[in-house]
Amino acid sequence: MNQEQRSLLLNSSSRFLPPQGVKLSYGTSGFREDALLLSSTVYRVGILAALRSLKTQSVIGVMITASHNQVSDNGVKIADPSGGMLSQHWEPFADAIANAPSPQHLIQLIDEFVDKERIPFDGVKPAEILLGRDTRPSGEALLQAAREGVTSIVGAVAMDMGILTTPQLHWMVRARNKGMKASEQDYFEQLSSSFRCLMDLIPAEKGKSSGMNDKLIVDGANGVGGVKLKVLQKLLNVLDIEVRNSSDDEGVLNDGAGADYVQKEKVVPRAFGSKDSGIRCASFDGDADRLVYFSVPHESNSTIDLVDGDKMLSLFAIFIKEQLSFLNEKEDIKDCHQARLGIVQTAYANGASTDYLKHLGLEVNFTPTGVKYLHEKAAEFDIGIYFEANGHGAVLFSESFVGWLEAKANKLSSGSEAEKAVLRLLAVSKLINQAVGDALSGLLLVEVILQHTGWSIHRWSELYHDLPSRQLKVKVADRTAVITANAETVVVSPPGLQDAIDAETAKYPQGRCFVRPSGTEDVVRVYAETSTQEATDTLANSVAKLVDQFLG
Ligand code: G16
Repeated sequence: MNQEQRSLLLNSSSRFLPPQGVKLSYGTSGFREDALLLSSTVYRVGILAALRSLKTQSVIGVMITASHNQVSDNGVKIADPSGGMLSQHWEPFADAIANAPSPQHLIQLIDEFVDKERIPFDGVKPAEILLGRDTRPSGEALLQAAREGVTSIVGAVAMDMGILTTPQLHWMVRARNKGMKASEQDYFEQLSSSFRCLMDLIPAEKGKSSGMNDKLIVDGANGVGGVKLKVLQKLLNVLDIEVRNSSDDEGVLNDGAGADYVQKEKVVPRAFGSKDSGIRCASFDGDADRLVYFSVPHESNSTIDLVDGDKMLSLFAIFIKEQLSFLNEKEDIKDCHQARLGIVQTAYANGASTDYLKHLGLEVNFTPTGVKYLHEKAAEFDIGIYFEANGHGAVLFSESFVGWLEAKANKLSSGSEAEKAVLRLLAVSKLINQAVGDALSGLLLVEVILQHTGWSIHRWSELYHDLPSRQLKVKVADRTAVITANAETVVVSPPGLQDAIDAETAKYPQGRCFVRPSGTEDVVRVYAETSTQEATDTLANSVAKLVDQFLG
């Protein structure tokens, strides 16, 4: 770095001093903290984004969001050139600069990293960063901090894309780097046109014959998703959707509403109740990168029948598998047998879902929690479907498979089953956000598949019966003391904790239990599964006590 660059950094970084006594970590999905502590972190991530843009000579995204966390928190994460998560190889640098105690330390770290990574400063395209934020009140000021970080790198340009869902920002970064149209309007148009294409391909004898309740009620978690869904709905003009808990309403972001609340507590969100029984309902999280469905049973005021990410995965897998089978039936396109369909889950996947998917003959893979891991694994297949039980997921198509489909589309006889299957798969590859899990695009795919199969939410829910499960959070002195292995199913440290968990779990038939430190909240998470709800709750509570004893 030259002198001009050093003094620019020194000047601006002295206005963003880090909080005392807080250890920041890039975590499962970027930095998350109380918003009052974050301005220096966000400023420094702005610098990191500009360096990443110089290094990759591509557009990079910075999203200000804390997704499912409470409204007083905020966070920041980077979208890499592909639109996916920041390369894990840069995470240690992110941690180091976020925690640098002074501007001098910060500049020294940047200097060393620039040399090590050979980041070019001269004679290259200047850095270009897209900035987005969700609806959190702290977002606007933090976005300014990010902008100052970006522009403290000479020549770097920051563009404020306004209030967006997290997946929209990731989509824009991907589209920009592919030289495609990349505005918010382009996003809505891509989703609505691919959705219409799938609707037009629904077999005449299916669709409306289902007895499926046409109305869908969506809980927007009082975040950005409900607002954007209303825009999308106007373009679609075919779905009957009522949006509740949209941020125009009175409710507080993620408070008693949203996908995280609904999936973990298994109760109706705010503004829903017995009046909605029998109707298909869905829930977004605060930045609309998660989606779960649910229905309210007739006799219930608050409990729900949850249709989580695992069941969405199963629905998508059935549909994709069916389309591939149409291709395989056709003699002249037998080469499609080589199309590899892969499934990716985490340890939170309900055991019944994994059994079901394996029973369908699918290859099921496991990764640790975090979209960054699942997405990477799913990208190894021609079609990779990944979902976390909490509703984060996508259907990824490899570029070579999309190329193969495009070539086939022109050769197949018009109106044949094989041609329709090819067109459906191509439409899914456009409808589903290829950059990251996206509640809006996921919702449209669910809706069209339900019409395609003629299934109600109840028929869908009956695909298999979840084993009773329970998730708990335990507050401990230092959650980083918990170290896990084997896709987070085994605790390696502190010593003795795993043996104690094993001894407890062995008391329950079909018992399964694991603990892991959250990467987004200051807690250790406990997950338990057994054959009855009562036993599951007892197991989860006993293991939560063990966590407290070992770490409290
Ligand atoms: C983020 C990640 C997800 C993860 C979730 C919870 O979601 O993107 O992959 O499942 O955090 O992570 P943890 O259990 O480590 O707290 P979101 O929707 O909060 O961005």
